[in-house]
Amino acid sequence: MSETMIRYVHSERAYDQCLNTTQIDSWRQRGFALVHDLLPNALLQELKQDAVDFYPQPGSAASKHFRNFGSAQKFVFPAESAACNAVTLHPILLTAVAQLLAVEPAQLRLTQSDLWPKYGHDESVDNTDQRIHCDYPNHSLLHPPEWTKPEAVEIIIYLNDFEECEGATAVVPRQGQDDPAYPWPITQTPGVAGLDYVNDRSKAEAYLAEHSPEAARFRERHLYPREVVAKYKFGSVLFYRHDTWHRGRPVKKGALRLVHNLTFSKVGHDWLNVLHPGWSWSMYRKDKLMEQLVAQATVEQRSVLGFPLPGHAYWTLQTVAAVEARYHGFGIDMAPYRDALA
Ligand SMILES: O=C(O)CCC(=O)C(=O)O
Ligand SMILES: [Fe+2]
Repeated sequence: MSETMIRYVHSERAYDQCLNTTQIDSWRQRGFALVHDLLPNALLQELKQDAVDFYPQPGSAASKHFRNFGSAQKFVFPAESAACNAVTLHPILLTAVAQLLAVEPAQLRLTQSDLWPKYGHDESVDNTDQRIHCDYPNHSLLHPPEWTKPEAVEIIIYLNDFEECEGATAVVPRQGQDDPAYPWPITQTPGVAGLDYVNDRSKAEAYLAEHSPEAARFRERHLYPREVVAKYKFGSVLFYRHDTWHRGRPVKKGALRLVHNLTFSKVGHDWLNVLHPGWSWSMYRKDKLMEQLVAQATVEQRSVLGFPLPGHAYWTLQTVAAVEARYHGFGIDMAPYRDALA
């Protein structure tokens, strides 16, 4: 593991307050908050450099392979990029998310972390101009709970300036409980309740016009006219929700927009799935990166990956010793778990 990872992951500083009341209220009431200057600039520069080094240049033949979501596992947590892991578990980010959900950071669970490219290809692809949607269908087995009881926070961290790439995410701010754009349940969207999943806006709306004309009319009348764009700059963080109407919009031709996508859920919400292979899946990798990350992480960060907190019924003198045996070589300090038994 690089020194960098240890430097960023193992932070002793306490972050009581990262978001202000206006930002928290915006997320809770309107469904999103765009926050600038939250995370350390140098770390984000390092992350961007890792991404730029990996993704093909815009306009190159190789870039044509990146037409849709994801990094082909390259930046999925735990990533080879130390900066990517450090951002994922950054105490400031955890604190901000915990503030939004009104829980302790240790009550959060990481359920998504990947860094996606979005190219301004010459020809339009399915992901270029997205249909308005909510993200819950491919994160949850259920349906988001009532608006006042959110169970997850979704995050997009932008690694460019808007002027350079355009392609600002659009959101529909919710205006109170009678907002006609936010009827219950959320089924008037492709990929839900028997409707096919269609990503592209014009294809999706044509599909709905044929198969669910009422949904198509609702969307045309209440969603698209109400969208506002999140004018991001380098490092801006968009916090939104599983039940926020939003969509990706076209990136400027010839540009490459890089974003880190993350989701945190509240502990105990088993119906909210991890989008990637489980965090243990990489433990047989030769780089032993995940073992090092676990060993170097704080108690709180480990908890976000599913490690039981000190005092949890899992911990006995025997299990503390056994887990220590597994991670000892990577420098884990089991004192907090052992001390809690005393
Ligand atoms: O890329 C964006 O701006 C938003 C993407 C999005 O909402 C999605 O893919 O679900
Ligand atoms: Fe989305």
